[in-house]
Amino acid sequence: MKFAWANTDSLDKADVVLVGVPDETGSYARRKSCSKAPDAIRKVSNEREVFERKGMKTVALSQICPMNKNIYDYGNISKGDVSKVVGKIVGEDKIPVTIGGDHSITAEVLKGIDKLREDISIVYIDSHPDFICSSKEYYGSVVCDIAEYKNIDFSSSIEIGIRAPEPEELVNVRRKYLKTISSIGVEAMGLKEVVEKVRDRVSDNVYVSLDMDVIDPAFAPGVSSPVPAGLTSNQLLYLMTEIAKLGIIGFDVMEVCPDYDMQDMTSHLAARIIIETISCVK
Ligand SMILES: [Mn+2]
Repeated sequence: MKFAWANTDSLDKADVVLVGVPDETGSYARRKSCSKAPDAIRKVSNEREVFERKGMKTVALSQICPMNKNIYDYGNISKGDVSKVVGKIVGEDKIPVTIGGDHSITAEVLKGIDKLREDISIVYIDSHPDFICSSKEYYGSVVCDIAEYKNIDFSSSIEIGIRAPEPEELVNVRRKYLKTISSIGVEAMGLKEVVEKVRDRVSDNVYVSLDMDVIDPAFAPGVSSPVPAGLTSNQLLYLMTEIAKLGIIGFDVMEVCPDYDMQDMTSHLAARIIIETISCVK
């Protein structure tokens, strides 16, 4: 089953390419099942966002930006193929949208992009910094793993929504001069100022990585590592779409955990965030 908003069968004609990576080998979480997320998100998008009338199917429109992209659903690929497939997509000036799977997949995505773009800014939206360096190549070390790549520029990168760091991570954040805004910081500062801070900091090559656990578990209970008191659905939607309007080279949506979801609400929210963000990409 394809993502409800996939509207072209031609990879050549696509502006945006969706790639599912049903893999959770990089997760140490007690909660399993994020490998089921790509198909769960596709399925719920077809169940909740498609209207059928007199045999005609229509798909719900995006609310913030007009939906005028050609979207191709590449289907699912293995984690080992991610850097190659994403590299090919970016090499053709298309926008890759990767659906995990656990967050370590982001390091594979960026391995593919790192060969093609310079001065890449990362906007990392997550309740955890994912900046462990004492253990590598898992979902908690993503930011440390990508620090070794040639073209990732930490001086223009930012983490948003952080609220559950380990002591080691705070040391690493300071050592790399990585800017962070906590989830309560987002609330106190206000969304417009957060977007200003992002705009002032990032380069022309912005990649956005979204861990769905940045959202308050009240809105997104189906994640691997929930942390209470996070962003609301609308706060995240605003941030994702405003950052997309600045121009981004790709984004991902990670860590949805369908077995712990309630009434598919986390998968449904992920599907909505994906289409709203795609619609707003400059
Ligand atoms: Mn994460």
